[in-house]
Amino acid sequence: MKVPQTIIHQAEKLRDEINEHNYRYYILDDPRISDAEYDQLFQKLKKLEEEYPTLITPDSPTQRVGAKPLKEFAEVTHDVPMLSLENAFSVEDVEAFDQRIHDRLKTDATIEYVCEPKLDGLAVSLRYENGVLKTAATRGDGFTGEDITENIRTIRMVPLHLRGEHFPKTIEVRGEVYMPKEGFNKLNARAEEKGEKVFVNPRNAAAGSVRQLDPRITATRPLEIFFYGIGAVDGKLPEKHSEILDLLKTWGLRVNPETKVVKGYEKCLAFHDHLQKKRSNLDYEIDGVVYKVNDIALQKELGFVSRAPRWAIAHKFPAEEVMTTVEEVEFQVGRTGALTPVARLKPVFVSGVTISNATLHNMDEVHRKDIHIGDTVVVRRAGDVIPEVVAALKQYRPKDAKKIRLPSKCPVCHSAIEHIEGEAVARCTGELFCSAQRKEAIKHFASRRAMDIEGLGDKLVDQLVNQDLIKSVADLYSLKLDELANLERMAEKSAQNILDALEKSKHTTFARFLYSLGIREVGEATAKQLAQHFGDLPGLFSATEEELQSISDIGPVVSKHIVAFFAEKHNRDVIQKLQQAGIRWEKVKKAANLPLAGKTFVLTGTLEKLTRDEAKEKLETLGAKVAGSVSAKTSYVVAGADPGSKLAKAKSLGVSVIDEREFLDMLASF
Ligand code: 5U1
Repeated sequence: MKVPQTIIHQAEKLRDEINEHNYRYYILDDPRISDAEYDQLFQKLKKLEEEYPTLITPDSPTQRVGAKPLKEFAEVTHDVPMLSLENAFSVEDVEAFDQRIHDRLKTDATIEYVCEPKLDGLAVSLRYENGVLKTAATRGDGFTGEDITENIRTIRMVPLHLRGEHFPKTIEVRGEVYMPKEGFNKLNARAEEKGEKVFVNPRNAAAGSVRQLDPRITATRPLEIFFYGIGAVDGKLPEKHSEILDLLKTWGLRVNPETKVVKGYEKCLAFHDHLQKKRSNLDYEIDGVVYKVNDIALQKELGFVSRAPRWAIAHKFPAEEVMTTVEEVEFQVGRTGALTPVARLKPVFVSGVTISNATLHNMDEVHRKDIHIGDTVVVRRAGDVIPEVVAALKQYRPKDAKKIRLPSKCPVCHSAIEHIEGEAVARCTGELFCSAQRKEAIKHFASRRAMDIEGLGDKLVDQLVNQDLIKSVADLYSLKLDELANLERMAEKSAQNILDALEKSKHTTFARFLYSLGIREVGEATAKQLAQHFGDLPGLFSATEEELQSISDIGPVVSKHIVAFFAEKHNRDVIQKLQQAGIRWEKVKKAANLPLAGKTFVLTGTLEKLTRDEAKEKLETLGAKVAGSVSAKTSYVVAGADPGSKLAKAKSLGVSVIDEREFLDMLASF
């Protein structure tokens, strides 16, 4: 159907009007019309587009929510890597940062900084081509992220088309997606009403919402965004960071209004104080202030160390502390039977969330801090870590305050509690008879770094154990569709997803499998070493403590636990059942057959493309050892940027030194 010219103009006019009102509302914080009037304009445009579908353009304000869920996120390579920031935790750290800048630039002049609130959200990069939003990606590992374009489009304050005409042909803008505190509380209240899982904090809620495969779900989440920088750009930009931010605003990209330009680091510290006082009144969570050198030429001169710029730093706020009372203390039983005293608190609001539990770690801590039930206590919450009780305020202790006592029997299975002299931790002796230990063992088995069984979360494991559907990890693999589908909050589709995830988990690595068994003191690193040394299970089954101790980093305690684990018939039966269920792995090549076997590497300076941990892991998988200091036995020293004294030592000893490029080439050659 041919669309009359007047209708085309009408639609264009409506779009321009809506975009302009969005700009006034979100960017200038100065709306000119009421919500109802805005809605009328929106409905008018929607109606026109319904009547004449050919009018619809991808960047029309009505086209925010895509119709189809994705199967998976595609990968996006960032043209310019998304960097991370160094942290400063004290005034001294900030002074040292400013001093380093003066030293590098060889100047005494006062440095101009831009101070920006550091949002506690999810870093994203949006790419606009000819002003149109083309892709949006998560940070990922800084080089490659996930394509979340469809989800970012649903955020109303993200322009689908940049305002004006004078924007670069291509520009990547960087920012932080977050969930405002109010939206987060409403979302959780709704979830609670419906008996659904609540989010721990606004950051997790934002990250979970952005990583939804179905954009229609993301569209229901109250997400917002602030932009704070740019990535790749083809076009000229101003010479100051603050001017770039001003320009972003003119294009309709929301910049945090608290942002301030100051001269000298002392003013940065004053801004930090100011924002810390204002923090609880802000509608979003922040965890510090970012200071950036304002002059782009100076930024270029300063450059980067590894993945962080030398011209910026995140000055973190100290963990927030509040006062509340301990109403009760309960003991939680962990995977290895360790009992952790947990304080049930009078609910208190701290850093954007209400907390009602805090860990007391162990009985030594309880005694050292002299905490009683009924005490007024100071509670601290920092980032994502479990809140902890910092101190008891003894001056407020009521007369009927009760001492906290270690129970003599396990609160879950009633087995005896063992408290070995000199050890901080008391343990339930019930082992796998104890349902709490069983649950934790299964949760560990399913976790991401172990067997990575997607969807098998804590609540589901609790249900499976409580309903006696599984007794050990091996039983997971004989679960039936109807058993899963009959569980609370499960439907046939999600039950099938769990079965698929279980099937997928069967193909694993020997190291992951060993780690997933939850042998005491065997973390990921030890599991890798065991896998490397033994290659497969038979050798490990019959290994003696002496043989185990010949492996570097395995001492008497770990070796005892390993031997005891494999000596236990129950454990061997579970392993056999798991193998019968189809769990398999490629036989690990013995270290001696690996290309870098017998070689020792020392890493010094900062690598650009890899973190030290990544470099170490790659070397170890190729059979090399990574040492902390240079000796005549060192095979290679890998020297990154700003190498330390190790480089000089290597040269004096005649050890081969390679740079990052040569190192990467070497890794790639195997
Ligand atoms: N406000 C703000 N947050 N933030 C995070 N600015 C900012 N800049 C960043 C990051 C990671 O990085 C650039 C300095 C590269």
